[in-house]
Amino acid sequence: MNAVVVGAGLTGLYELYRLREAGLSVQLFEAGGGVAGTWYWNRYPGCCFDSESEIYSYSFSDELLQEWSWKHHYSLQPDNERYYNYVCDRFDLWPHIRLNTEVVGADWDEATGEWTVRVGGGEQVQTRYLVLAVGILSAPARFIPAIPGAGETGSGAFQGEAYHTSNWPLEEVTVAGRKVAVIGSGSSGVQITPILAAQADQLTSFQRTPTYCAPLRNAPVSEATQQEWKSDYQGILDEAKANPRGYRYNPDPRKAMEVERGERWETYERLWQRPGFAKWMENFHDITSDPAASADYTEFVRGKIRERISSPAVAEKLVPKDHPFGAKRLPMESGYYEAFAQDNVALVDVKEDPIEAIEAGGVRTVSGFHEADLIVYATGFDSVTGGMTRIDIRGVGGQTLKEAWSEGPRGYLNLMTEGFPNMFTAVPRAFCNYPRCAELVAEWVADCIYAMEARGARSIVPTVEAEDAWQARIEALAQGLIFEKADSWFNGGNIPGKKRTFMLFPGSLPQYREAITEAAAADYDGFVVA
Ligand code: NA7
Repeated sequence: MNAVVVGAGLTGLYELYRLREAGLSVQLFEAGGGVAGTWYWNRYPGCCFDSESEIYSYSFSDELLQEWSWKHHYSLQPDNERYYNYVCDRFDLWPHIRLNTEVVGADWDEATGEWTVRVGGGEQVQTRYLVLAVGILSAPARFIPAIPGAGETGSGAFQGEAYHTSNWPLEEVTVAGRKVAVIGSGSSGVQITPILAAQADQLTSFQRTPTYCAPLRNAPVSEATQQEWKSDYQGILDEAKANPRGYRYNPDPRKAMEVERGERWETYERLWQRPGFAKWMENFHDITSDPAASADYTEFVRGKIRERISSPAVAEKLVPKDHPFGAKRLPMESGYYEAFAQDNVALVDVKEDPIEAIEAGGVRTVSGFHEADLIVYATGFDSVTGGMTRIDIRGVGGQTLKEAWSEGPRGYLNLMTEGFPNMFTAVPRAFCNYPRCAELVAEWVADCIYAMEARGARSIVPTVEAEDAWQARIEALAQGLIFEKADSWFNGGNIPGKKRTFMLFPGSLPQYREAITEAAAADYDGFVVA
């Protein structure tokens, strides 16, 4: 086998396509029962894109761009899952995909220059290259807090149904007439809450840290817009590829505080009315970097939250106070704040009233007991590293990836790690609209494999020096960024005991593209090719 790809999400499927097109023998293993990665696992009600659908499209095939029509501007999970299935049908990828097959480990054999990949059930596969395309927020690395009695259905103290949002069942979950507890209020909790609140008998939201949420303003795509996209799809995607963040938003070049207050707040208001991330990414360019501008816009957003909540006491609980706007990824919502005006919805601030235990019949907090038939853990992920370190990967000398990354993810270009030859950490990490980095990474990996095969190389691995220089570059770029002001999956601060370090490449998408392209063009500078 030339290559094993782990994960049938958007990176893994494209990787498979590229390697198969080059005539290599390639096998993709996927733990889930279907393809689509994130859009397979996160099938909870309300799950959708928060990037615009047209720029979430694969760009590699003009035919695909013409054939597929997104139904919503922020496409809904069932359609997203259909899209990746369509891609597998369209490009005949199925013969290379094994579903329900978890990769549990991989061992590097120095003598043969190959990986032995271990899959669940005891089977072993030899491969020259190992491509970990497991995603930055990998479902198997979902996080359930260590609250006594906590766990998914059947595994904790709770006698009812309990699901993590990224491990939502294929079967419909009954919500009507039930008492529901939602723990967590990041993007997933914010998306699922209003949908469940509309059906449940009672919904209690257990919130630890409120986040700044902004209206998504989703809508169906009209026929005219569909045609407009299709008349210049590559032009749209080229624009996103050239953009610092992989979107089609461009920041206002003016400094916020140099604009007179009336005009400044009118600008905020105009952006707030727009769909998607415009209120963040089309804003004044210094809105999160200049302290006065950050404080000003944060106050505007707090006001937008307050005006949607009728009870001032509830509003004060939902308004973030301990971090500025932009310090965490911005959850996009549809009716989240309005849900708290419903009689059947309650909010528990767990900083004020901590959860003591999950018990057979519900959630016990210090001040009382909250009965539940259904518990939803919207509690996030051991991001970036978790999806890879949970696999028992053993490189040169038997060193595990988990040990190598105990102080945070190490590697060169975020793509390969010293001590783990021929292993690609194909987990897109530019801080941008995900597919735009995913395609870039999949192409880089495929090109590297073709180059190594063409020269008859046995192995490629980065040098320690290249890794150190890359790490220093990441740390320098991350210095002073607003993300330091909150704990989140961006910096590992969401997982107790995880080393706090910026998990993504903090520069722009074009800077990342330039760095990885240059290293390849310079005959794989920074790598040892043997
Ligand atoms: P997030 O954004 O990591 O949110 C997880 C939420 O779970 C967040 O509100 C956490 O509160 C909460 N949490 C975590 N541990 C606990 C405990 N022990 N008690 C109560 N609440 C807890 O994950 P999502 O799935 O929502 O979103 C991930 C990404 O997916 C998102 O950024 C988009 O890119 C799509 P905290 O803030 O840590 O106090």
